[in-house]
Amino acid sequence: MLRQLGLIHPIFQAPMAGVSTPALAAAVSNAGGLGAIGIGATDVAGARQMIAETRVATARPFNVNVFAHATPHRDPQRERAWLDALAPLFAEFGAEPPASLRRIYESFNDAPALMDLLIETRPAVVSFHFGLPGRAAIEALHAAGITLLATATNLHEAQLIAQSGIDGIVAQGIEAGGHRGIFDPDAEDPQLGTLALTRLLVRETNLPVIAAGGIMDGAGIAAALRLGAVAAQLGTAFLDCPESAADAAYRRALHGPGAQATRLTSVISGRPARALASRFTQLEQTAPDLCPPAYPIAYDAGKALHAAAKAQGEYGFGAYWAGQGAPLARAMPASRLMATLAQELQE
Ligand code: FMN
Repeated sequence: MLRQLGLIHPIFQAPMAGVSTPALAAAVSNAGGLGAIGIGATDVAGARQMIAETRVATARPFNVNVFAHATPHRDPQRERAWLDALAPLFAEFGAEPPASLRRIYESFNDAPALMDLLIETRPAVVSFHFGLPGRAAIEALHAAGITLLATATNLHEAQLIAQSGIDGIVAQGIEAGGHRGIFDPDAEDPQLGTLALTRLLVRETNLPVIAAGGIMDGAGIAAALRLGAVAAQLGTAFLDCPESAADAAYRRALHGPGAQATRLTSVISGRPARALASRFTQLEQTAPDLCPPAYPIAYDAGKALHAAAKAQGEYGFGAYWAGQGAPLARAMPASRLMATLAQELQE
């Protein structure tokens, strides 16, 4: 797969919606890895612009990542209860929760215009998170010459990916920062670590496996390759590059106490995701019976709460996604980080 894509290094920069920028993706691709942009939380016009900006900055292949979650079920009672539960927190910042919640973005499977954009712009790679596209979409994207990847967090999801005709599997371990790519958030989650999951998928499927989760340096990439992965996908390692869109508070948190104890929580967005420990992730411990609405409906409330808190100088409600390797994140330009990773991989 690496040779086919013309990659020099077995290093994929993770797509990170809202954080990975065209500049970051281009720097990684120009350095011989696979850069990525995440358009899962962007509308079609924004996605078109991101793809165009990446193209201007690199002639090399890059990955465009979309979300393929099931259409969220609306549950007005649950949404009301969630807003009521969050109301005291809003009140602390002199604000009120929104009157109602919105489905802030569409699944790829509900957005035909996004599909048209991908066919038109033909990025070298398209990857799917939270589920799979339909067969017709896979066939059309393949016919356009696009290599397809999808995230699996367990063997069952990997088997569905293999059956779908997709070309490679991103094996996302429990250590990973950001949202778990689980297809059905209500199904039991075996919470496999990157090491066990990667090995399992290498053994049990015939597709190239890309290991993701907690990999921060050349030693981690070497370990993934030793397990049989064709490449490693790193997200948190790139968070503190100047090219990432992480704001100053996010970067401060990345180097603060919350990085020592990242937490998996559904309270921020409605789907399990790993974040730096914060006042927001604490809710999971202090109020374990809370039941957020479906993703991304709950995220509308989470973003509103962050905005209200931030306006009063409280940064503890940001969606500061990061993996267990957070304390190992290095602040340096992406081209230098790529050179460092490649060097470490040789050692
Ligand atoms: N994965 C996706 O497929 N799409 C995304 O939009 C996405 N957003 C993320 C945002 C952040 C800030 C982070 C840290 C991860 C995100 N992920 C996303 C997960 C990554 O693809 C990958 O699984 C993860 O970064 C690997 O673990 P690591 O962060 O420990 O390297």
